[in-house]
Amino acid sequence: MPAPRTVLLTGAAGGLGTLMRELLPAYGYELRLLDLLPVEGEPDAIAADLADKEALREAVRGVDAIIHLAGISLEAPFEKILRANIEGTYNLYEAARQEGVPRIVFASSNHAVGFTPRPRGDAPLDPGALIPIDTPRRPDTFYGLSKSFGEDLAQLYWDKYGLETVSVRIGSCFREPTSVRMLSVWMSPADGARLFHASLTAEDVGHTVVYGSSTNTRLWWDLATARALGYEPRDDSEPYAEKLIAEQGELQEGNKAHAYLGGHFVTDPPIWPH
Ligand code: NAI
Ligand code: 15L
Repeated sequence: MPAPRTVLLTGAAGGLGTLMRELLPAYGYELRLLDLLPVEGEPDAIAADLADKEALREAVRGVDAIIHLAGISLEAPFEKILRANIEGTYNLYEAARQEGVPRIVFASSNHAVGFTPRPRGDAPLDPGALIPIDTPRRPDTFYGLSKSFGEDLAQLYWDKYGLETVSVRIGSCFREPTSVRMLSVWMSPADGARLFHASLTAEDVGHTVVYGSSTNTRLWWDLATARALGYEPRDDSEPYAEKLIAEQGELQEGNKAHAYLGGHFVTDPPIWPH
């Protein structure tokens, strides 16, 4: 596949979309933007709902790849998740298939495997103790379930139609980590851009699933499939550790919200819209 140049960024008005609008143009991409909401400072952004199949076909026409971030990013009633994340992602894949878009980078989430027990032990963990990418899916919410669906949809569209996807099980991509759990799953925005760039340009990805994080000292999962795409993370959350642990304490044994990869999504997930 030739290196993509024009990339459709769905969810461009959101937090991650905003970070990627800042960072990805430096890699040479021309971004076409789409969101349900207006995108600040971007009058040419496409205002469309993932439910609008015609708008999606028009939006994907002629792009070299898609980064699919749009959707509900927290827990919500099943019917809302169904419409935005399950049907919406299907609508986008159908539009891409019909218009011959060769690759999608899908924003999956750690919450597709959120009920996986977090690994125990002193950081850094032995490589063998890291959660492997082929760990069974264990969604922690309807939200996580929709990401699990998205990964299966991506596999189907690769096997059946040859449409490639990199599904990125993003940890927490914010400017800074804000919790002790995030010390393990944080992806710095700069590493996020590096990982999306690798996902867009690696050869022959078929459907590849990767964890999305920085190379944190307290890492819980195996970044091998991400590194195999050419991703070389440079950041580590450790400089934030002392302050966050002083404020919040270490993760506690016996606290259910600290026991699983998905953290508090397992016990009291944040509800959309927040
Ligand atoms: P966000 O909630 O800030 O942004 C999502 C965007 O999608 C919003 O601008 C919203 O208007 C748009 N959207 C929602 N429903 C839509 C629809 N039906 N049609 C068109 N646009 C719609 O979320 P954030 O944090 O930017 O995350 C982006 C993506 O990455 C989401 O899919 C999220 O699940 C995923 N993700 C993000 C993580 C993070 O740390 N930020 C972690 C794991 C996954
Ligand atoms: C996600 O999937 C959410 O979209 C994001 O807002 C964070 O809550 C992140 O997971 C996380 O686990 O910290």
